[in-house]
Amino acid sequence: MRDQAAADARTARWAGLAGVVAGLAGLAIAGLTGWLTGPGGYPVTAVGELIIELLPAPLVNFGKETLGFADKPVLLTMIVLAVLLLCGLAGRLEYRRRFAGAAVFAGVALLGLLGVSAQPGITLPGYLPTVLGLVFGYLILGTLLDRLRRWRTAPSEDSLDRRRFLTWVLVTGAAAAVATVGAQLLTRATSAVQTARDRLALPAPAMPAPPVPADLGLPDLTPYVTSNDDFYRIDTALQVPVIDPADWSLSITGMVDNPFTIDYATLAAKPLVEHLATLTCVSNEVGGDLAGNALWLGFPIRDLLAEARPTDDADMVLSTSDDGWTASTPLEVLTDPDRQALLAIGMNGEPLPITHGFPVRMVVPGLYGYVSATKWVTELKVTTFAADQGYWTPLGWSARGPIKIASRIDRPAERTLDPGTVTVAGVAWAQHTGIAGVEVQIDGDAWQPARLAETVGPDTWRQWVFDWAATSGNHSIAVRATDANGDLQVADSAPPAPDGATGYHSISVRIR
Ligand SMILES: Nc1nc2c(c(=O)[nH]1)N[C@H]1C(S)=C(S)[C@@H](COP(=O)(O)O)O[C@H]1N2
Ligand SMILES: [Mo]
Repeated sequence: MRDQAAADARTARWAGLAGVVAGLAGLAIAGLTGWLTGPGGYPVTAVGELIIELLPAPLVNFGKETLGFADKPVLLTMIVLAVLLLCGLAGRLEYRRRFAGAAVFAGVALLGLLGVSAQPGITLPGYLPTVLGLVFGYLILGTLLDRLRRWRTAPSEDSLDRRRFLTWVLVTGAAAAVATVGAQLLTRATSAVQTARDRLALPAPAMPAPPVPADLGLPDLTPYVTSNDDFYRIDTALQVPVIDPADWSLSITGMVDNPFTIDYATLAAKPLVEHLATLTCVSNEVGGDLAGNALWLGFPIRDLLAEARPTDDADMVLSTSDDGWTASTPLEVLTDPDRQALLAIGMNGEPLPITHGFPVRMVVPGLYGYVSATKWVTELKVTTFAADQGYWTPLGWSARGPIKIASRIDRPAERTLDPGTVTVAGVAWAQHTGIAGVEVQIDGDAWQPARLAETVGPDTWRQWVFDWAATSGNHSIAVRATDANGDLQVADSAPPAPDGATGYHSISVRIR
């Protein structure tokens, strides 16, 4: 009897070890996924930051003073130890009853997700590290415990099954340890650049932007200026390039008389321009939200090109990103003295966020992002449309991508409303030409003019608003815009490929 109790206790310890190893593996998977999906998603760091945020300031300061620079590593180590302790418990519980450990694993992951959700600017992929860590950690726990069961319930304890279990524990533990260290090293490079970014002070613009006009400020209406956290994001790279400004340079090559290379300090020391401009993705569907308006700080690309002196037969600039992505931009657009095509280093008063092209990207008013807005840009090759193609062109998208007139209804957001005045509002854009008018149509009746908010110029979208006297029943609301040339938005529906969607955005509402 006593022997049995002792054997059970030993088994429980082995199950605990299996739990710890599975926890290590889960953390390693979360670490590697976190490195891939970008900053903010690693649950251990996220929970650490949440704890610091929630702790009373005196306690945080005490930690800083007593532990010096080690406060963060100490906190993170404590979190990891707590997680592994709980995983050990989960292993013991799971051995006794299937899914009993799963509850503990899920609880730990839930805390991780809570931390991640508190990270600034977190997007859906940011939750992936925790979820994958949980799922694979639990699967690994199941495998280890299967091995353990076979060993501990075998007639003779000293069997092949014992060696199998121990091998699994050892191999999994070692792989998890190696992966954790690897993920740590990879992520450290990212956080070093993050720190470099946080320490950067943007130079003051030589040419500041005019003041931003009043926002209509209606609930559910897109703000005139999009915050960096809310700005849409498109990139093909699995791993976002992480570039220290000290290591960045841009080469102007190809069909130029004076090819040269410029570094970050030289670029930032040039007289910079501030310009508010709306970026739009060609993939945006009618009514979609792949557009954003930001205050960019940068140096006019035409001034760099003037220094490089393109030859007469060139008609395109192929810009290349650090990740190999390319865009084909018409040379005449980049050299146009009336268009602020920028090599941007600032976005809404901050250095570019890493995900939006830090340290340097292109912003060209009037062209879809896929043919102009190269993030992490490192080369401008002056060439021809005949000789070169951007990333998306061979994949079936147009070589040139001027932005089409578009308009969108943002509010009402609810689909069932009370009769009376309903304030319909949205945004409309026709970058570099400008929006001159927006009209609203109720149930296919006559088009009626909406009121337009102020704008700083033709390169941004405009908010619009329309007061509708709504009566009971089902209704449809449609919107269309006219640009400053007097051209009306295209009514025929077309999908985004190959050169941008067309058609009018409409919504259906029921009035009680
Ligand atoms: N390096 C790189 N730059 C890129 C892209 C990309 O995939 N890789 N996508 C482009 C596209 S299609 C658009 S619409 C804009 C989006 O910029 P944002 O992510 O800052 O909103 O970036 C452009 N620049
Ligand atoms: Mo795009």
